[in-house]
Amino acid sequence: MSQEDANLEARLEEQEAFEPPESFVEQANVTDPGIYEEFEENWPACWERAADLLSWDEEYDTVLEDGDAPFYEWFTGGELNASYNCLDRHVEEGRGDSVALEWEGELGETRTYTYDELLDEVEDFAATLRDLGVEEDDVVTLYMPMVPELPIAMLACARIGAPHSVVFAGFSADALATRMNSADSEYLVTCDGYYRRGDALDHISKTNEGLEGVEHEVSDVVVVDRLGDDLDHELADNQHDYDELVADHEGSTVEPVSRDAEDMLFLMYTSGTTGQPKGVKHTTGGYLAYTAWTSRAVLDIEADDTYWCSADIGWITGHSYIVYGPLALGTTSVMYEGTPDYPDKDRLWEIVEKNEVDIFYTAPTAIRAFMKWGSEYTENHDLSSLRLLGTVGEPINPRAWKWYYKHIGDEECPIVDTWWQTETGGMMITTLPGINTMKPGSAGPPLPGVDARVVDAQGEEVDAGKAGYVTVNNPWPGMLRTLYNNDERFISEYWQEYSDEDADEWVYFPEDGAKIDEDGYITILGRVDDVINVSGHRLGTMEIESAVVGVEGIAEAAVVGGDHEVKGEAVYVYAIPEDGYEDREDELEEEAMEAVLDSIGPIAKPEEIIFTPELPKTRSGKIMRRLLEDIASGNELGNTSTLRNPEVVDDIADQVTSD
Ligand code: 6R9
Repeated sequence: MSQEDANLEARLEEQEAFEPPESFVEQANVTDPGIYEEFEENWPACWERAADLLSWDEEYDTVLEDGDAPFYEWFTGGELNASYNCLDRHVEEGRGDSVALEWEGELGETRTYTYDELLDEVEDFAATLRDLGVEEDDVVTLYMPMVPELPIAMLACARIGAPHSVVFAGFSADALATRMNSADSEYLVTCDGYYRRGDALDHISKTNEGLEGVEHEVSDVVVVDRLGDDLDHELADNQHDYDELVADHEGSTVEPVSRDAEDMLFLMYTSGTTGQPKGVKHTTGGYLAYTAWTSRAVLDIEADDTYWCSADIGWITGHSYIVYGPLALGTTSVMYEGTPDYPDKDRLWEIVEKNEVDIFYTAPTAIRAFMKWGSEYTENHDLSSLRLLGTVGEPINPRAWKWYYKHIGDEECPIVDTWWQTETGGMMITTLPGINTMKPGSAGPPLPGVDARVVDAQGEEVDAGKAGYVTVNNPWPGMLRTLYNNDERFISEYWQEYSDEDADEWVYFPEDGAKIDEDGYITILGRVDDVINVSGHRLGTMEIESAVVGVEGIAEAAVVGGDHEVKGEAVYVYAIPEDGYEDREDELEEEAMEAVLDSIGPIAKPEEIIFTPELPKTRSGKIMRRLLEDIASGNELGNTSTLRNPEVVDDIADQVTSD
């Protein structure tokens, strides 16, 4: 490192607040600090600003209907179609030749779709789905990797009013079956396979295995051929080749179906406290308005930008900020199929340079990996097209924030650290990049119109600097409407904790811990339920535990998240072998790994499985997860005197450190 670099690092190290660069502010979409007050004074009418970004077939009568809270409704009486808003209207405005989707395949091939072309593809596939018998309100499951046919299928579903349920391609066969069963989904779009670091991965066998676990009849399965000759496979009677079907429908015109603002746009399953994943329901009007609004205000997206979110569409971030928000604004959305280190560790920067990306949105876990790889991978690329950077998915540590700011943004791009959830539909807590000072490590204030607070167990706001829990004390358009077919769980998961039902005061509880500072900036500390966050992906410890205890020879297990340098958190399993299995730990370990991969997928792969004759328990018999987390993270262990069996702690800790 040169002296100059060293000085720069030292200066950055100490700096705790950063002002948005002048050059950015001059052109930003939102620059008037008065917006916070304006939204507060005009709430909920302020949300018309979001609805105004869309084209409505029928104007709405009411912005917010709160008569049956917390089953809130937004823009009631309004009608619209999401695919029309993401495609047709841009074409009608004469922007059909602008690029909608720029797809980068892992092996270096690219596919570019203008708005005209994307609309054609979507209409052809919408006609195909209809022909197969898909009707309005039928849930179509999309179990697909990052191929262009995924956003095409989502928009085709939206066009005919069939909600989609995207299942992340990295999830297991079991996970597919659980989700199709829960949503009674009779149609599936999948893929023969995909490439990872140059290898062809078989996806269709996993799909078929999953289909065996579906309890109802599946009418049709459409299979995208991504691998060509790299994978031989046969299609069953109800399985069709995507290209062949679509070829029969080429040039179709499919009128977008007018959907009620409150009609379901999609379902997205996410992990919760219990073993069963939750089907989060998002609607057409509120969700689309909210993602368009936040894309404009926070990501500063404009129609002529090239914008890239490196998430996978299988998660909410990809839904909201690769597909719906950016396309509603008519921008160019980049989509990358593969991994950041293939063929080399500068792949992402090569894509930024080549496409002259203006705005880049990624996860802290990726940034920590780039940091570890070193800045030489960024230095030989021209990243000067970048104007704004964003992060999402987990807390970002100030060191990673500063690395991102300096090495990717060249100290000229604001960073938005955006806190939100599958359930919130879009961003909730973040700075507005044209207005607010940035404080590395702190997401920022709640967005205008969002009443997020940090409270204690009684719901009282905590003093600056004290830890508490995040709550959201008024509704917002992008919020989930319920959990699919489970209104009861919707209430108990999100509203019970802090609401006063008798007074009809409803408070949303996202189950995150946080601190707030004197300026109202919120620092998210992480989940306070049994959910862990591995590389920005939400995993339920209970789901993993139930997979592990399903292994013959394992009596009991506890799964916790331990700190991990790159992944943020990693999965640690503590397991007790049954009598007679004590000397077969290697076998049990292998089977437990296998069980986790089978029931969830490779993202949940345990970092370590630790066998122990006992788990540390409180006197009332509760497993001390906090202690297990500390052991996994290598933290100093606090007071263990409340334990029924304090001696097991040293045994376990010895095992973890000696590995
Ligand atoms: C969008 C998304 C939600 C959970 C959330 C929180 C964590 C997300 C964050 C963040 C700190 C941020 N999270 N963004 N923590 N800073 N900027 O990630 O949705 O997969 O549902 O996860 O992720 O713990 O509760 P989802």
